[in-house]
Amino acid sequence: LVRATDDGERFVLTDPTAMPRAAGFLWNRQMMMQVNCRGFAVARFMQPEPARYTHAPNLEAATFMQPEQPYYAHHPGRFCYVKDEESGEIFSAPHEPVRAKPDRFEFSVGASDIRWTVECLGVRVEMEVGLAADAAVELWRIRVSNPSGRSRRLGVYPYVPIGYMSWMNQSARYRPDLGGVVASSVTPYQKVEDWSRQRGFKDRTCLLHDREPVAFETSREAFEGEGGLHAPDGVRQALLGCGEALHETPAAVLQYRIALAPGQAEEFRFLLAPERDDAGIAGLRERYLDGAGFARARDQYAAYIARGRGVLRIETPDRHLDRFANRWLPRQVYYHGDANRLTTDPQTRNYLQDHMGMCYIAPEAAREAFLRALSQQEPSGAMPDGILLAEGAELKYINQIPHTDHCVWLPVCLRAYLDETGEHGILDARIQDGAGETLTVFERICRAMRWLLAARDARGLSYIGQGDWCDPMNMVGHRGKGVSGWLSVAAAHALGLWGDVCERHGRDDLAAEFRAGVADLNSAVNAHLWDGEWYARGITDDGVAFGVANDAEGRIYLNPQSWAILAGTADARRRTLMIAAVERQLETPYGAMMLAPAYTGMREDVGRLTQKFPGTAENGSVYNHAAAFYVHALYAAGESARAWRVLRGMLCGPDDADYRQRGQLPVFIPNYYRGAWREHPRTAGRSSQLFNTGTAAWMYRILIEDLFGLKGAPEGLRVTPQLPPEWPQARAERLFRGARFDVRYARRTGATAIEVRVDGEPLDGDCIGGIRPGRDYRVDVRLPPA
Ligand code: CEZ
Repeated sequence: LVRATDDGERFVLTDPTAMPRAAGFLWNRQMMMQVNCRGFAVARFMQPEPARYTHAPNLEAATFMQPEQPYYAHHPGRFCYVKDEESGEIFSAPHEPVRAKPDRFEFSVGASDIRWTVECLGVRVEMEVGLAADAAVELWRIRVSNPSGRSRRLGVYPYVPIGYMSWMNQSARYRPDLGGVVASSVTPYQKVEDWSRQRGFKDRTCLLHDREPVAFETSREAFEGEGGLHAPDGVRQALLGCGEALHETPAAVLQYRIALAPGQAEEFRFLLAPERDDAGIAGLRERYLDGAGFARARDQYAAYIARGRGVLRIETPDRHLDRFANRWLPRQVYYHGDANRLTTDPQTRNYLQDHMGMCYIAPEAAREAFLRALSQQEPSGAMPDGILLAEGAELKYINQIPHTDHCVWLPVCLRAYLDETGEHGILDARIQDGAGETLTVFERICRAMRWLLAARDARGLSYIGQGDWCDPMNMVGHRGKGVSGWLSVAAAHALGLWGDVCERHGRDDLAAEFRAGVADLNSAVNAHLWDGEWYARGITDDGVAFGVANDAEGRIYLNPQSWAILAGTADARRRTLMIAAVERQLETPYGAMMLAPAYTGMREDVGRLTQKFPGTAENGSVYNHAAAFYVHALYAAGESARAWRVLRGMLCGPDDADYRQRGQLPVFIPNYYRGAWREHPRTAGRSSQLFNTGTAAWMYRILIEDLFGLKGAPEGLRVTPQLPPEWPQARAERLFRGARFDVRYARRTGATAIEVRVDGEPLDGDCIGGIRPGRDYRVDVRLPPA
């Protein structure tokens, strides 16, 4: 069903119906495009807010990217109809809208392009899409060939539904002067002040060609006629109608007629893009559409993507993991950090964690992001709910809801930066905030830590407000009293990490202050939230503990357990009990669920989380971000076998049954897989297909620092691996502070502890110091038998 090239460069799906939502995504700083195996596409570009240039057939709300995007016949997509001019039969590539059963099908996802090969009616269609490196431009190639052994006369019809662009003004025309279909619109608005912002909008969508068609259509209804998208009138008749769309739903359809001798092929190039005006469109044609420009753009895009290679290359007994970890995981981390999830106001916690991932891809970018986030710190020390990235940007959607956890992520993420780069100078960088006050990074984070210590109730537990890490947990504490068990232990962990930084920074006084805070938080949590076998998730405004054994739904939550391990809240006995409870109640074949049992109805003292469908998103899915925290905690506790089991559960494949159930290719980690696997086994494991997730950064960090144990320290590189017990050996190439480490791990009978040799010399302790940039190191790690 799914095959990979040996090095994992491409994953190929060979059936359009087995995993109909399986998709790949491409992006640059200006745009993002997710396209699935059947040809449906979701694409956005920045101006500077995210906007669409192909639309649904009716009005769509402006919102963030959704999990489990529903597809339907008129959904935006990129298609090509083919007609046998002799028999009149038709099919469409990749698969929609005709859905003819192909004789051969390949959906092949690569790092910088996505390809399809479809054979039907003895005709082969190869489609390929890539992006420009630095502009909102899709570059398409369609090759039609004839493997049938006889001469063929074919009609070829590239089709892009442009959709409902605007209720104010929309139209489309074929423009011989520009060489393609141009659809024009006015982004709807009502406020007079919006006009000044919108006057520069790219309100046109153009499909440009390199070869002149024999006919075209620009109105969706005229094209579709009474045949519907499965058998559009436009394709059934001899020639397209060459119509204009006059405030009618635009579509871009071109018609070519080709004759192919056996074995012969014809190739077409197209460009699809939003633009502002004729001059802009003419510029696109000139820059990209001739053969040389097209090839140059492809190379430049490949070079852009290649900059996200990351710092780890592995060779393990698990080839599937290797392919994912070497190619796809760093790519996903890079996407988050370089494009900021295509938003101008990322949630503060997301922004910080995405840049935690960037520490391993482009640490200068991470540094800049941390400074930018801190420049928006409030005078109280609190962090805002979102970080504004563009001039005039505003806090939108979830960022209008007050959450209380944002400060926690500062030390957690900065720690990764300090470990990776050793650049402690960042702590002394001076930053002015919106109120005009200038403080160093160090001073600002101390302030954030004091804010966390202050935002607690009389018991010493952290207030939750209208949410913490968990966005939709909005009614636990909206009246100002409810507390979060997770936030209390997360604050303890953050303060502990920061205490270590203070000590290194020569500030023992502050280290002592924050460590006292850790002890205080931990004892409050142990006194008020321990429920016998695990920690409660919180206490509501009315003083009711929840996430406890007495709850029929939402009885146990994963996050408080994970972070209680990280913060050292739990002693060994409690830790063992909690881990056993998680294994019993939360682990599934598809990873660890975030809570169980999933809620089946509104619990007004918890909030809208309980209204989500059982097993989706925060209501008891395998929420991978939370699962990653748990894995990180298990490694911190030395539970390496269990950590590996949960970690591996987050990756789909490689066996067919697993692929069919999850419905996703392993070219990214989704934000969740459906949970509620006792209640809804039919859908358990199904991927959300949403590639926006803090999981990517965490998983990369976990692989580098925890599993392969190649973690930075002020003095150098520490080697503390926790390989899965079933691996007899492994190899990792680690790039670190300008040097290259070739690390070979092997289990040896007789070994009782980890022994490390560097260039043949035994290492004293576990830290390789005195690293010289530009040098290659050979590291041999001997491990005791499992
Ligand atoms: O958004 C994510 C947030 O981006 O949910 C996480 C949170 O930690 C991330 O910062 C857990 O709550 O508002 C909603 O109900 C949404 O479902 C969000 O919770 C969720 C979206 O699925 C976005 O990807």
